[in-house]
Amino acid sequence: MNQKLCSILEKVRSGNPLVHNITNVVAANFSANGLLALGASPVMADAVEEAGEMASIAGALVLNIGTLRSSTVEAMALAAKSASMHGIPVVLDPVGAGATVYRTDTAQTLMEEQKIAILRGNAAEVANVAGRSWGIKGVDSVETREDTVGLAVETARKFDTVVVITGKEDVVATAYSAVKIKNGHPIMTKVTGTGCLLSAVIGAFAAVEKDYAAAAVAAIAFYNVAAERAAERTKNLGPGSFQIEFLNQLALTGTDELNSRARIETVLEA
Ligand code: ATP
Ligand code: TZP
Ligand code: MG
Ligand code: MG
Repeated sequence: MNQKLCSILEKVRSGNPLVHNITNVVAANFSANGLLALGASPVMADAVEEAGEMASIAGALVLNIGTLRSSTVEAMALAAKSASMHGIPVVLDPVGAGATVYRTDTAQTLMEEQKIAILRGNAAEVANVAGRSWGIKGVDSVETREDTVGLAVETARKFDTVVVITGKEDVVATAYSAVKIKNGHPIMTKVTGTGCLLSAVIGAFAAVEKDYAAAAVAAIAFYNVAAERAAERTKNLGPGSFQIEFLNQLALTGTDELNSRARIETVLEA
């Protein structure tokens, strides 16, 4: 398993995929820097005048509803249609779904009307997109329930897509399979945009690997191993130092580190 993850990381670094992001104003800079550090090529383009054209030349499209406006929603639909016409994978991060009707409706409409390859959110966001109520406070999940695997598989079946639920442990599910990734560090919750950047990184991996579940597992394992290494190097310092070191480790973490540290468990066999 870890060998396959490593080969996907190598493909990202050698392929330098263009990742088109329509994202929020909070995490845009961090997402662009994280993608650059990893070895991908970011572009942020959310104008209705160019979103479709930009998506058509990208390796992946990442839609993030963190700071929505009506024009952004329009641009997302145009970009997703164009990506689908060109066979480009689309990742959706439903930031804050369940917190307001606008967010929930926008995320559900994108899931229903567009071809979304991978849905990535915290447990509350994914539950709310799937039509189940689950506590959310702004953009943060406030309830923890044990069965995130069941929720992920149910949501994957409902929308016929790959579903990623993140938190202390991460789950990647298809309609018939599920994998847990047990890397990462709690300090990641003290830096805004760590979920948003992960969604963008998943986009970079999906750009080079058509098995989108495998791409998501590789992206998460790589990302969280880089975070562990950053946390070790900034022990006793605060989240600011961690954030900077995390960018460094996204550049410096290689296949050896990924291979030796990734903790992946198959919990539902296809
Ligand atoms: P939220 O706003 O609820 O924090 P999010 O969109 O920021 O959601 P997270 O679920 O926090 O997304 O996941 C972002 C990254 O942080 C993922 O890589 C995840 O594995 C990691 N992560 C989150 N919480 C922990 C934790 N307690 N321990 C280890 N890693 C974590
Ligand atoms: N508000 C709107 S978008 C956003 C905030 C704080 C960033 C959320 O980032 P993440 O990755 O979900 O923590
Ligand atoms: Mg967060
Ligand atoms: Mg988030």
